Amino acid sequence: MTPRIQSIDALEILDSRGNPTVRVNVRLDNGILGTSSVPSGASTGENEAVELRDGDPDRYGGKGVRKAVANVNDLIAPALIGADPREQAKIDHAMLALDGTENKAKLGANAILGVSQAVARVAAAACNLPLYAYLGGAGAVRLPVPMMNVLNGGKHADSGMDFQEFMVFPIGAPTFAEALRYGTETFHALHRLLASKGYATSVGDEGGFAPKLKSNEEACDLIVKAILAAGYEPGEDIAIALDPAASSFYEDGKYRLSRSGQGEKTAAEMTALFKDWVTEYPIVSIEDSHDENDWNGFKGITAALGDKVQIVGDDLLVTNTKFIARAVEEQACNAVLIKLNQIGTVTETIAAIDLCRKAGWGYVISHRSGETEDSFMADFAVAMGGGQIKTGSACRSERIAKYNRLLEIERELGAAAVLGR
Ligand code: 2PG
Ligand code: MG
Repeated sequence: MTPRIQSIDALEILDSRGNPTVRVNVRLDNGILGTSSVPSGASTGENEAVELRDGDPDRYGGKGVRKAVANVNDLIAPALIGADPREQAKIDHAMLALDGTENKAKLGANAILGVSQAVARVAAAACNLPLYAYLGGAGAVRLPVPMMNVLNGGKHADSGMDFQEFMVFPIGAPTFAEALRYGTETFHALHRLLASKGYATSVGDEGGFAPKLKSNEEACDLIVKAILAAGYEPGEDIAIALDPAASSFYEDGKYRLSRSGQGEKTAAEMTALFKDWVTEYPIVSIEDSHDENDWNGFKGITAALGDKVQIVGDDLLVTNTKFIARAVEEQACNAVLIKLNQIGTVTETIAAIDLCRKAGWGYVISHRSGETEDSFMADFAVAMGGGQIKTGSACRSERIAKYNRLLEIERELGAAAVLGR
């Protein structure tokens, strides 16, 4: 018998920064329940789908999501009752039609994605499959190498770094469990190193340390030292991945490295800086090296470094096929950061990934700086098989939830599991 959606309801919960977000429950007429929660970014791209907030200054500084919750309960639920949850694309398109705007401004991408993810969850359960197998099929055996954000700067921490994310990327590990161990031991070694130098060891939004370092370079120096101290070979066992999130320090046509006192730079000077860094440090991936509207800057760095380094578009592309198609056409980067809530449905996210595959581009499934305990993206990463995930450092349970789920999946797959790109 075909299972049908019997009820959909949403509630306002809190994310890892204590800001409200949306959780959705979808129940089938056979009693099966699927639940999912929506994350939230801080360094958001201006072309992301709209995250609907109440704007009521008396609640959570205007950040309440009661409107998005009401949109699920009062508008989306009635339209989807009776639907077959396995028809993900049909359900997602029905929500798009109900919304009717280009950027999900009416219902809110937070409302729509909550339902989209919870529908996938409940359909997987109805099919008696783990989520990764339901979404990815029998070929979903590829675990992602984690990009672990061990030093947080930019909008994610009040630290000394202009650049937002300095990540360790255990490219030489044989399994996911080992990759996680390599990265975690390096995180602990970095802790000891920072403490020995008198730096603060408190953490930022994504669980990386947030010390007042003297420069962006010092961050790379310390990570290389930590990799060595943990007993690994920089560049062989563990490489470095960066997300400068350059839109957050771009102003009036200049890149302003004010926290580190490194002055102003043009797009070409930013490319030159990364060119130097790539020879000096084992950097294999750079995300958002330039501002989200600086397409020429992206084209410049891709032309200069794209043959040896992964150049990832995040704010530039916002998981949107329109921008990804343009980037492929113009060779503005060679990989895409994938965030479900930038576009707002599971179906559109899969379409974005299909475009990456067609172009032969890499793709990295990513968390947001504001997360919940939901590990949906861990299953999604295995289902999509791109071999890369970015989901924070080795602390804070909202990050660890994703890593622990991947450990579980790897064990479940047993000998069939493979790791990486
Ligand atoms: C990014 C993300 C995740 P935010 O820029 O890649 O690390 O940050 O969620 O704040 O946009
Ligand atoms: Mg980014």
